[in-house]
Amino acid sequence: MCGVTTSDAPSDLPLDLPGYQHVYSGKVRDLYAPVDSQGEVDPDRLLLVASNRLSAYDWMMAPEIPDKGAVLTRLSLWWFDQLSDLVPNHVVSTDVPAVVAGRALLVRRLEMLRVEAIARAYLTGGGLEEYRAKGSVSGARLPEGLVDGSRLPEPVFTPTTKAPVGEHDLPMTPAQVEAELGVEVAAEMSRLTRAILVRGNEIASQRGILIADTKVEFGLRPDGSGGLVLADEVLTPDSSRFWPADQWEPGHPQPSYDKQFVRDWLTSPESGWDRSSGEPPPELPPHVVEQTRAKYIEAYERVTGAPF
Ligand code: Q0N
Repeated sequence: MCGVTTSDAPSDLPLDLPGYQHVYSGKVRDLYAPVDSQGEVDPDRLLLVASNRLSAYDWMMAPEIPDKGAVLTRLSLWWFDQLSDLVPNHVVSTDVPAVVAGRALLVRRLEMLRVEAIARAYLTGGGLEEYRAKGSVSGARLPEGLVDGSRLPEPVFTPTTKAPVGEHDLPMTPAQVEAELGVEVAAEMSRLTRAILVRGNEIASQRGILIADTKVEFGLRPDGSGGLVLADEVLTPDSSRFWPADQWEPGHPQPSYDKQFVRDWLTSPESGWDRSSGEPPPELPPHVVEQTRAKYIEAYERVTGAPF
């Protein structure tokens, strides 16, 4: 087991949202279903709520990061718009209950595809491990001599299974994805995921941010109309590795745009925490919370060019 844990479980969940019932909580986002005055669930809609929760080294941090959910929701909305000529998305409206205003979206309820759609533009993490072992990633042969942080000749689709919360996703072979989705949908998922990452990097790299890799989720309309629909969030620091372009230096792990202050503090003598102890990490001090909040806002403002 490798569950995400804190010493104190969030006591604010599920939220009491009149007109909605809680259906699911992920690591950082929660889903609610609209219910009408007779208690009937709306079969076509969901409320997707982004929390201020942050995980690092597989632990949930305390305290939360103020405004993180709102920043990432606005960033996703901006990207959905930038990507709308490539792929339709699940967003219906930002008209949501006041207590979650700014960090929740009313979305179209889809039949979700049971594959985590990942594309990599730079080599790191699980992709790097697979390359070191086999010289290839998800069946794609790669040039020799690549190192941690190398830019790939072109983005590679590296899908994984969707593991339950607390478990890690596992790589899927192209044959496994085709068996799950069919050959046509599998090819479309690969094409769209890579196109999203290419578009993301065309935009972000002009503004000092590299997007090393990204994870997206797709669904299909329950009535069978249309093709793949982009769901969940898109091209946020939670779903993607953002790297500061001016610090990019292949050959070692790259600093993370958003989580570097948290990681640096947790592994510094100042925190008193031993990552290998199995003990939960200590509470983040106010200066680390504030620096991290500032990085999320900076990412939003750099990428979009607009003030948060
Ligand atoms: C859905 N997930 C996994 C919450 C989201 N539009 C949709 N329609 C039906 N189901 C889903 C969506 C969306 N989005 C997506 N579960 C249900 C993604 N999670 C991850 C954790 O937080």
